[in-house]
Amino acid sequence: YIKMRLSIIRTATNSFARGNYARISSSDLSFFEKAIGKDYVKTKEIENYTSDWTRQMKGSSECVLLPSSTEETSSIIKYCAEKRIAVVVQGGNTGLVGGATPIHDELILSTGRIKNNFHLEPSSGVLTLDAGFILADADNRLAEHGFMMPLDLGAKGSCQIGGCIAAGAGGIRLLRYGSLHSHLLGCTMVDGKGTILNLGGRLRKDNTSLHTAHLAIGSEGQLGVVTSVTMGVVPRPLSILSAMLAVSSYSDCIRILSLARSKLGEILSSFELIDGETMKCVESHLPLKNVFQGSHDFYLLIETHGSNGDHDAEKLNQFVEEALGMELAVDGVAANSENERAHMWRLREESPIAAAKDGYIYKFDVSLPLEHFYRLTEETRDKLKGRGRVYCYGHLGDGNSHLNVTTDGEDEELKKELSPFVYNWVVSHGGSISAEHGIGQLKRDYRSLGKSASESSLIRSLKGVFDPHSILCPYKMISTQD
Ligand code: 2HG
Ligand code: ZN
Repeated sequence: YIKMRLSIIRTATNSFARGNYARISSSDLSFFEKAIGKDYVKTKEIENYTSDWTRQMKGSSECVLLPSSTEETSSIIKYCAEKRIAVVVQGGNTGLVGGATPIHDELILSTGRIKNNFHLEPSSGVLTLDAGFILADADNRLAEHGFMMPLDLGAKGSCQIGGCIAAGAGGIRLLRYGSLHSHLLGCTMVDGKGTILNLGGRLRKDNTSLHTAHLAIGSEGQLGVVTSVTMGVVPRPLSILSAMLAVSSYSDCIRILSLARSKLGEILSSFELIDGETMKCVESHLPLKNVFQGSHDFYLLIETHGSNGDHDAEKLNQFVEEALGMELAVDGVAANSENERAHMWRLREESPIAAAKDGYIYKFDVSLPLEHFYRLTEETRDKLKGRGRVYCYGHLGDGNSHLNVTTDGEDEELKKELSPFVYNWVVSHGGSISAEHGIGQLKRDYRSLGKSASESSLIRSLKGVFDPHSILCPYKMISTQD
């Protein structure tokens, strides 16, 4: 659960011209010190905030502000709006597209200290918590009451719940519990004028208005700062089981997915894919061993969440036997202990680390209809003709591929070709250029791909309503600078 420091090299450019924003002066700093306390206005040793967690996406900033409440956040933003000071909002800084990294000299507003209120209503399973709570900490608190956070991701030890909402995080159990849209009931957001907006509420059902709280999901800090979240949480499963299958063709992986849906039904919680190249990469760069003898073209990691261990084990074993009996899988193993289960998950969750160790890396996070999911990997391999190594892993059950390409050194030609090729391919096959990582600065140049002009214009209008001076997170997903 520790945030990992990798040497991922990003393909983002820092070539966006600085907007017409004010520069921070000493009287601004005095205002901030008065508003939130001297200790929480940082001007030195702020590299942890000005770079993303990989330390490859770097920006600069004069200062980091750490408010501890919605009210303090509001007073900062109100002041910045009046003075036209640009602000970038940052949670746990675990994003993968540079959305929380400043570009020129934006002030950094970190939500890490906004973590005073945590209130669970056990009868309804509705939780209200401040934005700065770390996902794993919130989950551990819920465990004491038999509940669980419905979302789970590799960065859980560092990412904050407000950031998860703003990033529209997906993760490894979306297949079972649904996206954040299924859970978020309400939130408090401070808009770009400093107004405190109380959106939605604590009710599971409320059809009295537009579902405005949902605008916060995936908004990347561009509409406001999420300071408090109200969401439905789920009963903690009494039994969690995992199994892996080795498979020799992609079409068999899809047949196995259908089999899993019908045989495991409501207990199916994860259906993850690791392709053969990725597994070889994991084995060669990390001290981890494949759970199968020999190598295969595809591996599936399947997890169940249920309430009766014997029942679930019987179902899972039957499913594995059936996949083998129908010759859809060539080998299969179920984890027999917590250690074995953890080992299976390390193979999948550390795939990005292995790929990053493989060389200069080009990362993609795309959604595709299942019939095209793996063709993108194959066609990227064909296109590169050995100029790079292509890895695919991801959340197959959600149609979310993490395509990663690595080369020995930086390849300018490839850099120019690769993103347009992948993104155009994805959009022309009915996919999305960002499944769960967002747009941030990494995908900014491609953000209108697949979007209608009318949708883009609506989004700009909304930005104008929430943030009329465009001070929040400039140069990114919804940019008014160009
Ligand atoms: C995952 O599913 C994360 O492991 C990261 O979304 C994916 O970095 C990646 O390629
Ligand atoms: Zn992922």
